Amino acid sequence: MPSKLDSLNRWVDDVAKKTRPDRVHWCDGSDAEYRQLVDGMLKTDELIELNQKTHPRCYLHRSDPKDVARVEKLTVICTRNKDDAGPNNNWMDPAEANAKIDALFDGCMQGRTMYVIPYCMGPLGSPLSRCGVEITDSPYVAANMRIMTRMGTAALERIEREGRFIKAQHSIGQLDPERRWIMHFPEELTIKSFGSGYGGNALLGKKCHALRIGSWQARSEGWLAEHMLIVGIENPKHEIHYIAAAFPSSCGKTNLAMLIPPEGYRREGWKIWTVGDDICWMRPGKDGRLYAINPEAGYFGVAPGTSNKTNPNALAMLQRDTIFTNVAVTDDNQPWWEGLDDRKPAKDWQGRDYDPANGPAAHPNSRFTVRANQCPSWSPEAENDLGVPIDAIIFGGRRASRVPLVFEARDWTHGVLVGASMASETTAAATGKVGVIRRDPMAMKPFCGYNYGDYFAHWLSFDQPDAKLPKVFHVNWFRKGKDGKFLWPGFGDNMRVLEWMLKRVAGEVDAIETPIGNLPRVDDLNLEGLRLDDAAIDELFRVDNTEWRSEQADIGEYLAGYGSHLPDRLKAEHQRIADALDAEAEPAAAPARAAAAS
Ligand code: GTP
Ligand code: SPV
Ligand code: MN
Repeated sequence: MPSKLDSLNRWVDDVAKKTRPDRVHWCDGSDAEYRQLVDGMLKTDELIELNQKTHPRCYLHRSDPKDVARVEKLTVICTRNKDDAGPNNNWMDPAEANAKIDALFDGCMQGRTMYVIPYCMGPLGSPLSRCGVEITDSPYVAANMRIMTRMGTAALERIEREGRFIKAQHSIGQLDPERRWIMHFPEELTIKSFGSGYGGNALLGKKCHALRIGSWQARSEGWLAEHMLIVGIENPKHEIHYIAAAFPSSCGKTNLAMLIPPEGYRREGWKIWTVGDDICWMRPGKDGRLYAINPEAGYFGVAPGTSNKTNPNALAMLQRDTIFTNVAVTDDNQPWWEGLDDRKPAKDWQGRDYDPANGPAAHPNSRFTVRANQCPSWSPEAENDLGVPIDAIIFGGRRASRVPLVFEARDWTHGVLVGASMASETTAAATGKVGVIRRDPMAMKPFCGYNYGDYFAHWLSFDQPDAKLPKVFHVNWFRKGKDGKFLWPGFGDNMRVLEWMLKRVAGEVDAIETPIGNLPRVDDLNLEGLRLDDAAIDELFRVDNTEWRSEQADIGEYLAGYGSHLPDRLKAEHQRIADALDAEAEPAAAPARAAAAS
């Protein structure tokens, strides 16, 4: 009898014939297998044992110094029709792309073991989950996939039941930046990645599957695949409200997902539950609300800046069973990074004796990989097959000026425009210049697997008569004062902004209407215990008409780049706000124009 695994077996055979590994190993996902992977890597120095007394079963991986971040210019969407990929993506014809990358795969696994990794993105029994199989010649990738996904026998059983999975083919090749591609074939449900061992380029379940291919599938199946954290906020009445938030890479998702509320809040009984820190799959439930799952089972988080002050939950979970990548070490071999504490590093991320002249000790994009349930604030709801209902969606970016701490969209259409208008300073999570402002709609610029114009239309399509959609907000934790310092304390104190949002959701407070959206009355935001002077508060909430007219013009130009794919509804919404800003600037001119039109 033909098995539903036949197509999988055939594909694995084909890849093995092409890449010619010495051995093929099917991963079962067991503890013993993980141990063997680690032991093997300790022998080859792919992993270095850290201080086992302070950090049991923690290891350090040092990447090739030219392979430390996502490479967006080598990340490609290959669709038959170029327009389907959109101006937001690099595009290549599928036949040309396959030929290019297959040539690199030819014989590339000689002398190596080929790992076959069946994985499930999302709870094993959830109808929202989707499976894939990654083939790789990197034991580091196999070990990280064990932490980041539900990997092994159980996933293989689901694949056998369903008969469908994403084919994800990976080789580190020679780690040569000149021979590197991360290619996606959404029409073939295939990913091919060559020449990099770094997280987002190599752990193919994450950005490649869960976002680029995921967003493509989500569009045709009526759901959303988003670069969002999911967090539960428990109030003193023990009600838990869930919020999903999209911030660009290295802009605060992990931190918000596991924040510890300020002392006063904790005393009242407020509590935070972490469902996810990077990816969110959402779909409307029968009751019209959006239900979300975290497709991942682990966190691949940014190390620098993580400390007992900023993110104590993260620090607690990193004390054991963690793989660190490109951090520094202290003289007693403990992991260390900038912002952790006052100790001095002994060796930098490349294993050199630490010398400040060489730059930071830990790479700015150094990371940790850790199982999700090791986080003290981990929510058991992360295992709920039905997902959690979302009450609010937050968009946010890293903006030193212009953008206030928080504002609320008037309705769904405005919310979609707020998401589509996002911009943020670039970070070390991708190669290239850091600190340059770029448009990053819904924090999906590097991850949306199809034309952004169509993606905005897909977002708008959730606005149905029976839908009970979340409220949409925008935040900016990163506005700076004249002294160049952040105005807002951030981290745990972001709880204060979340509380205001929940009050808005419950209809308990009103807000100040402005052309760009609704801002909090300062009295409705709990600022107790913060040392913020009036000038700082004014600056945090300032909406400057001249600056925003210029911002709005820039957004308009950006959106126009999507041409006929840009939904008219979004264009009209943009125009409405531009007009409101103009009217605010010249209050006398507005009625005159209205009169002229009539
Ligand atoms: P990816 O994993 O790349 O998607 O990043 P992320 O969005 O999860 O960002 P993360 O929470 O790891 O934060 C990135 C950096 O921003 C870290 O160095 C944090 O310390 C810093 N950060 C996070 N939240 C805040 C905040 O509220 N205020 C300030 N000033 N910095 C923050
Ligand atoms: C990001 O860059 O948004 C990350 C890390 O979360 S990666 O897995 O490389 O995408
Ligand atoms: Mn991310």
